[in-house]
Amino acid sequence: MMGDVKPDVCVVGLGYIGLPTAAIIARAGCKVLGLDVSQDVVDTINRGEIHIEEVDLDGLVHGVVQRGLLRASTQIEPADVFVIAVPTPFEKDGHHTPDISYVLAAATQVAAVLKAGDTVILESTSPVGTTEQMRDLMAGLRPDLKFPGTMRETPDVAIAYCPERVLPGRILEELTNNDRSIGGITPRCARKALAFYKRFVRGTCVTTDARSAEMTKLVENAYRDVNIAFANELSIVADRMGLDVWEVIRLANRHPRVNILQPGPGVGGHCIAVDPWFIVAGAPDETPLIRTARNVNDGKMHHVVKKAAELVAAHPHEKVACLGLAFKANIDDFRESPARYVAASLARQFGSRIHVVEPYAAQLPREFEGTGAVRIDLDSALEDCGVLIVLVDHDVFKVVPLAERQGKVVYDTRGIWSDQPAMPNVIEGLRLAG
Ligand code: SAJ
Repeated sequence: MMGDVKPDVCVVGLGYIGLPTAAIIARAGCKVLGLDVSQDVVDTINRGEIHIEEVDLDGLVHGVVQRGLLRASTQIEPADVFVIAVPTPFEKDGHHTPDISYVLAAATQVAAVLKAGDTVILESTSPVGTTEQMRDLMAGLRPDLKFPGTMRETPDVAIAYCPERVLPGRILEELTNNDRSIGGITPRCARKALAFYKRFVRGTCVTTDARSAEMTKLVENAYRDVNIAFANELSIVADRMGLDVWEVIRLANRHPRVNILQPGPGVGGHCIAVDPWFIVAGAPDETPLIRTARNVNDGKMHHVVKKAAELVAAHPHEKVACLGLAFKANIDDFRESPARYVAASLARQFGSRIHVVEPYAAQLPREFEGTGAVRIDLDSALEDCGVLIVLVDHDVFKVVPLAERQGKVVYDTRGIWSDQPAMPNVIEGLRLAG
């Protein structure tokens, strides 16, 4: 696609979801314009390079840029389909209130170039009602066009909500193969959006209304959060009772209708720790369980800090290795990471005794500056450190043989070393209980 060729599709926001989505649509043969507020991001993509880490994404982006199917810009242009994939963070009010200002800003940009026959699709995780709000905003900006759900006449444009549900590390595969919920403001809008997704999604696309699709996305992540909270609460109970929580879960999961998730140092990332609050914000008096699950998972992080600090204090002559900073296994994403929080808290308390092992990070995050904590590799940690605190279940940690851990004091918050011998007289339950 040369610079002056009209794009078929415009993807607004080129982050973890927007860029892979733009690339996959381009691979299907559409001419795609990717829009981002950052000139750096735009320049990187136009060179055929990428600014985020995701399996196989570099080759895909390079290919579609070279073939002229994907181009990035900071300026919106007319297109037939607009896909909005911008962040929806919290307001800075400290009350977990959803901030949809980026969505509304994107809709404002889209409204400026919208024409009859276009389809606008919101993909960002959003509170229920956001798609209608977006429609109202655009309708106000473009009184010359007929918008769906506001009048009896056939509308000029279609508007839908279609959340993604991809897992970081498997984004390209899941973008193509996962089923999708396609929620139209009206059934006609859903059908138009469905025709678009059919071009590049192999999974089943199920149509519904926009509000149900918005809620579905939030519910999926809240469901997982509640279930992880159960596992995390169980780990603290097991700890108190001197039981091995991993053993209890393994045994309970042999029941044909029980499937307990894994405890850990808390829940991280930009989705599961955030989205449940969007449901709470929409129905504050009806969500005691969802709210409590969030608090249990955040509380687990503080529990781990406390236990780890007790352990480090009880072994004043040992060097301590914190294994992992990422928010989950085998990725280089440190956003909202409980492991990072725990390691940084220990660094602030114990300074140069703390050694951090994170093969996915080039350097320690900023909050470690001035603490005295250092970054070392796994081999050095296994040689030099007498205390090992497992915070992330990276594969490279899982395969450390028992012989290299023997005799060390271990706090395994992820349950990756079930063969680790108990340390007598350390702190009760600390060997295995998360
Ligand atoms: N975790 C546990 N125990 C478990 C499973 C996860 O402690 O048994 C922790 C992880 O270590 C991590 C956090 O939960 O800190 C979240 O990890 P995750 O792998 O469960 O999910 P995410 O945040 O990478 O991606 C989720 C996915 N949602 C669901 O599985 C319902 C993904 O499909 C969504 O697309 C994504 O959120 C999103 O973008 O919303």
